[in-house]
Amino acid sequence: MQDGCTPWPEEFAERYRAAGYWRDETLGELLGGLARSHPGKTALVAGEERWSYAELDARTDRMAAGLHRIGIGPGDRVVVQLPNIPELVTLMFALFRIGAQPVLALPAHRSSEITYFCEFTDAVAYVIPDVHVGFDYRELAAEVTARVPTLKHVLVAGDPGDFTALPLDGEPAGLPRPDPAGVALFLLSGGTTGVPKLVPRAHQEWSYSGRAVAEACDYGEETVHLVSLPLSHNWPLTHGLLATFHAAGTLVLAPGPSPDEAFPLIERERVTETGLIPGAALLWMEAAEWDEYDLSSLRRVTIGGTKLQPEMARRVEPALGCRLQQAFGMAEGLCGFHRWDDPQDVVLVSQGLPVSPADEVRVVDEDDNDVAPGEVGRLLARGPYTVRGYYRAPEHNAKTFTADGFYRTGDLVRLLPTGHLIFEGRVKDQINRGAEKIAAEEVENHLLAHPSVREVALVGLPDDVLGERSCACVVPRGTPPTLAELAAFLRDRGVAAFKFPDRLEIVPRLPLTPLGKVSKKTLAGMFH
Ligand code: J2J
Repeated sequence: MQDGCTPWPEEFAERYRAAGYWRDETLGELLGGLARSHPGKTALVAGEERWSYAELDARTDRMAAGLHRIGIGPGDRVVVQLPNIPELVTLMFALFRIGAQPVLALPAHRSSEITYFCEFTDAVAYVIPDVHVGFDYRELAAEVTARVPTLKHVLVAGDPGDFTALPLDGEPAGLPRPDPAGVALFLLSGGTTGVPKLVPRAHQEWSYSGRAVAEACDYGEETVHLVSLPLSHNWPLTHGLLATFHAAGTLVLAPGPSPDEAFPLIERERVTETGLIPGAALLWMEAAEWDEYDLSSLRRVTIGGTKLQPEMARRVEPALGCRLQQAFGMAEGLCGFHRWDDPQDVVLVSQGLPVSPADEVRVVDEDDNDVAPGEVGRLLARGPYTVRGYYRAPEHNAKTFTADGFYRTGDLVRLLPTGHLIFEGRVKDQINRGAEKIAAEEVENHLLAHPSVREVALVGLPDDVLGERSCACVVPRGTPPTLAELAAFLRDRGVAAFKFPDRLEIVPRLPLTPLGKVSKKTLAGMFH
């Protein structure tokens, strides 16, 4: 493990290797193996492209060599901000192959977030599309490169303008072999603090998370998985890309989750599996009533990222004509999925069962004592694919991980006797807006810079479609700001739009808890 990352203690690493969870294989080698065992099988369908495992592997090799040729090498960080296009897959595996490390940003991120990721990781390259959903990423790149001296390359999928075009090409001979125990990539944590946290995921443990999901979901070569959420999130990456590849199935990329984009692909590609957040599932269920597309290939839809209410869960199977599965998980590791033979009542009310037999979960009170079986408490997680620390964050790690290595998820859950987990809420200061996670403190810090904001608390309010939406409770300085002014202010500061408050409430003061902290519970109750 490199500097700034927390390794697993040797006794755990040995145990995970001995049990076969961790293999002596990099993610680049995983793809190489598939190209040998299933050369002609379709690996990836996206837009007009349809690549077999052999073709994806060859493209990956050439891109790896091209990246290496321009000086990107082992341990270099590359901030990747691509939508669901095939180049995202080739680029990730090309970087894995040469031991360079993608830092996966979302297309929605703007200069504030991207500059931070580049600076914090000393990134040498930044990869963008040319224009996506009406936004010119080359302008963003010009702004970021002017601020970050370590950035040597901006690579563009599409018209490069003043930058360098992807794909790069080269002769794939003599490339270095990365360490399977080393960091493969950095995922973004949902975050609870002023700045986003990065989760370092190692080749062997992250690869295992995908294999464990493939086993829990009984994926096989016949699996055709449609990803319509942004692929750079951990959930579509592990449940979509990694699990599907481990099973030598086919991954289909949709630009977005709307029925217009997804249904034609389901019909054309005979999609069998897909993951959806509850809000998108609602749209699918409505559209399926009158849409003509043939969705009969769907074997199962998986819903997660934010809580699926049991009343809605009940409607999924009849509306979409396939099985429902729920998914619960986090970029830090632990994830749970239902199994095919789980009883219906368990599938409706719980969010899944951890995927690995070696996952350790504890449900504790605020003093870290185990609660009685079946009671609600704080979820702690440890295991062969749950990280032991965030990147370059020793102080935060000391608070977020227990002395014996459990990750404090910040989630409130209770466990059924079967081990299935029911999500009951959060203790972390985070808003889950349609599965996009917002760290309240990060947005509050930006808003505090507004001249009309004296104090602010960002709280989550329940929402039928998104699960939660955000409400800024502002104690004004002078004339109170408007919601539109605050949005414009955040846009100017280069903050991603999903973090803009949905609602504004002007308050004379922020209510406090007996300990003198702002009581977000009281605020949420006031504006419910
Ligand atoms: C309620 N809250 C949920 C659910 C995640 C699989 C599935 C999801 C993610 C993910 C993931 C929830 N009901 N079904 O990485 O592998 C909330 C919890 C959790 C946080 C993590 C995966 N599923 N959540 O959503 O890193 O609060 O990962 O701690 O984006 O989402 O968010 P994230």
